[in-house]
Amino acid sequence: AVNLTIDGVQVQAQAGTSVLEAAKQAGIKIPTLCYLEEINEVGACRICLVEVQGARTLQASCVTPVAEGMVVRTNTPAVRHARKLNLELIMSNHPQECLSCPRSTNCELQQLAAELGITELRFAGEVSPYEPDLSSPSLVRDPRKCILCRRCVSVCEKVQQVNAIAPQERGFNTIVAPAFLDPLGSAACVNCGQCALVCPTAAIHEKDQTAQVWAALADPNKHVVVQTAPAVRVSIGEMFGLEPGSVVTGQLVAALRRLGFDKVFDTDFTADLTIMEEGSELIKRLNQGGTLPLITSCSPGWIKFIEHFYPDMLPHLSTCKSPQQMFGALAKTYYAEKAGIDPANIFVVSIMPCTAKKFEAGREEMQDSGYQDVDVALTTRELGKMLKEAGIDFSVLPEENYDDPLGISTGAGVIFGSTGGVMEAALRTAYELVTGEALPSLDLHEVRGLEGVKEAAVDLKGTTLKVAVAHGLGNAREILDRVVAGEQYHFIEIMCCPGGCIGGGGQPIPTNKEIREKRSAGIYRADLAMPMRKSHDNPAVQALYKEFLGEPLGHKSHALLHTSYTA
Ligand code: HC1
Repeated sequence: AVNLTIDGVQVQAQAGTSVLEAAKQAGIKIPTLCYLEEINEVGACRICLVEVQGARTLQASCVTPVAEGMVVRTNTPAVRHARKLNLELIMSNHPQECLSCPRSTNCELQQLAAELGITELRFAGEVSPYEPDLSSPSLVRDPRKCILCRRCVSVCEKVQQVNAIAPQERGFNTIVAPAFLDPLGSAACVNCGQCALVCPTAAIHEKDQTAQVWAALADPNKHVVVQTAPAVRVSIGEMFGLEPGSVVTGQLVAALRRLGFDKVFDTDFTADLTIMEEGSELIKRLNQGGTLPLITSCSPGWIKFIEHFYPDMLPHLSTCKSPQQMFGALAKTYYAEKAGIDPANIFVVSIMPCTAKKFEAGREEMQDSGYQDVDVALTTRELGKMLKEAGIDFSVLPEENYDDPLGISTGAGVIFGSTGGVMEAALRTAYELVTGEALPSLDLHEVRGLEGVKEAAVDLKGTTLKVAVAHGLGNAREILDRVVAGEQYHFIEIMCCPGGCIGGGGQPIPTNKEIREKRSAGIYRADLAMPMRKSHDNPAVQALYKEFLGEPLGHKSHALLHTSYTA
């Protein structure tokens, strides 16, 4: 360990620790802007400056390692003056649009200006020459609001290993954009929105589709139904001051009803259905021969990633559509028929923790009902904004139940929201289908948790099923490379975002490791609280097969619930 002094306090830190981290461990907060722990430690913004005794200039604490005997001061007149000046310079070319900015009240630049006591704009300078890029179905880039912190670039390069954006041009014209300044909509961007999640300002944010939903809700000719993704119930509360991971399923249902949705349904229902279809697909491939390992297909960012970067491996993908899309296809067929409503008048809204779901809903394959199956996919953040606009106070809402029949689900559907959950849900069912016996324990701890790649061997009484789970596309690459190198697996779950959907690009900001852990814990608590925890026990799914689909992988399932992919 290394001994140093920070603001007169004796501090011990591991060699290699930054001064910023050492100060944090000692309870001393140094302001930051570009810094993102373990992802973007580049010293670009010069906000975290400190005085180091003996050094000729102020040092950026995020990139200065601790040293034996170091004497650091974080709060001197020179430090405060320099930080403030650097912030004023960053603000000098930032559009003064705070009142109408989508990140207003949740902007790190705004927050920092308040914390550092900026009360006037001394240097109103020229603003960036670039126009907003609206070409992506999921994300809007507004380079005028970019402070060139590089967080988005680092997360895209290091965590997702997609490299869709990078700094281009030089000097004042520097812009974070795809190569050749191509529009994002035509770049190899997978729409995951991890960039939007880490952007300190509104330089990258989701494409706001709330106006379309307000319009549908106000249209007396539309029957507007909503589905909620598993991961939204453990995060939406954060937008109303609740602890991350608070399970607010019942309040979420009540809130959506008050917004005016005609029916409040649950994506967990079609998550259970996905298990029936995908589990059957796995067993079929195991028994009759078929491409193995089978890889899950519910995460649309992951689908776009494999289409761009590993097209040779597309036959490994399950042909199952995602639960969001299965829901849309059934809402405009099965449900329309049952409720006696013309599907032309049904408007399907999804509330998703995800920006890529907007892209998925618009894919041309996703019209098997005869209409666009899902009309609009909103992020958790967009729903939070709608609820605030409607004056719905989450903290005083009663708990209400989902509507029948597309609102009935099991704990297996809930755990889809966290990494490892699809695998665990599938194994709860596959084990029983193959062995004819119930799993000894429904909790498969080997596939839980935030470790990047997880593996397990499950004994199906005679056959050992080798499975793996990856979340975050960097980890997806690692596992695909293992498969290419000849490693044998039967079944792999891949989710695009770190942590799975609980860490999706549409979730409340901030989303960091600690918050992901809390949301994930919420998911497993919600599972435990469900009266049924295995997808095949879902009575509404059983009724759906009996009344409408026939059997898993049957003719109707094939037409409505399965798809193919584009290299
Ligand atoms: Fe997901 Fe899924 S779990 S992809 O993460 O399979 O977004 O939550 O809705 O479709 O069910 C997201 C979450 C979600 C789908 C399901």
